[in-house]
Amino acid sequence: MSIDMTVDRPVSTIDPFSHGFLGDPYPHHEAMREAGPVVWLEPYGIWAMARHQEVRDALTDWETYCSGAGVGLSDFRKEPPWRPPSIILEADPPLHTRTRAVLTRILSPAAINVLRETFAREADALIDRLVEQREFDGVADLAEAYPLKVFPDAVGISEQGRENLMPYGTMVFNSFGPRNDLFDKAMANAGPVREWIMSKCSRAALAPDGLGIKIFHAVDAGELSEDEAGMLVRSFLSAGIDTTVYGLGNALYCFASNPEQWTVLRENPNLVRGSFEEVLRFESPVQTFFRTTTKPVDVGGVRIGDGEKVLLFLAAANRDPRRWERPDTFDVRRRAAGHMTFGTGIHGCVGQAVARLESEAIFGALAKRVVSFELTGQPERRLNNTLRGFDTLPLRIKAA
Ligand code: OVM
Repeated sequence: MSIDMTVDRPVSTIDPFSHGFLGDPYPHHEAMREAGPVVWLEPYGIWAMARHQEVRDALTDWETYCSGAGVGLSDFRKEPPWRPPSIILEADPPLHTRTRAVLTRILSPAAINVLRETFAREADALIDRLVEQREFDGVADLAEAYPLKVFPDAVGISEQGRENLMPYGTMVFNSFGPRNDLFDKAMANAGPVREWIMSKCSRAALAPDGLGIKIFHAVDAGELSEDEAGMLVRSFLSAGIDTTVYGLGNALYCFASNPEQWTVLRENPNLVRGSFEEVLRFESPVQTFFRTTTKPVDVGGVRIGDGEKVLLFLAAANRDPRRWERPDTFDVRRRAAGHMTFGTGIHGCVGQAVARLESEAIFGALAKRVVSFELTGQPERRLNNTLRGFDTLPLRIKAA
């Protein structure tokens, strides 16, 4: 990628939503980090930040870098959003403060820990089946199968129609990019998928003991309206599936392609938790989010105007050599805390305890039973405007 440095700001003509970029983003991340603290992306007329410090600072300064104009390329103040905006993701204080408080409580590590036994039992049962099978698709049979069982169960939605959950997430995460081919393909069956999702968001559709109905208990306590509670269930169903599916798939890929790291983990099961943070740093399932400026701001001597879109490369921050030693090495012993995959600041991932619980259950079960993974064919990528992960991961496992 060539970056023009002869002007008052680094300028690039790269399209970060092209197949070429999404298929192998890392050389482009490096070029953007080296170009400066902020780069102008000509094709979209947006700013980009790829260094750890600037990404972190922007995420922390919600008053300058707002979410209410959308956290994708589209500016909700200039064009109508494809769905009613999320009242937590695409909101600023004071609305965000109120909705966030409810989900922070429901998804707190202590509240989520009660799911540990169930998540572990389901993971053990699934891994037992896959060990028996020996060869399987790491995406369909594991990275998708597991979250699609335990997360909707935990939220408390019906078994019927769960095949709509992945397509909905695919719509949501592609919608943060431009209206390109990936967006159009994801939206092909949008009507029925959206209808199913919305039908699962009402009080009446939720089991009496799940995470979903707990949101409606906040209505009874006067914290939310009934409609707002439904919108927050929609947030669960938007953010809770594809993110963890891509994350578990990336973890399988990291261990299959770095077998010595799997050996280290097997010999030190206390590393299971930290190794997932390293997966999130090294192959971030969520690559980017946008913010929109609320006022002019100076970033390393470059002036960004008011109302401008800023693309934050979480995945590039995660490999910034200014922040990490040997950033392109997957090392399960590393202290990967401080990665930007969950974001940070007031919008930092509210569901991260659930994501970590899923990964600990799966990789805890695998560490007990699996000596090594082997790829039996070429993994294929599933391209998405926001997410990075796989379509298929043909795996063979060697049982302990
Ligand atoms: C939401 C939502 C959707 C996608 C992602 C997300 C990463 C939230 O609808 O609130 O957080």
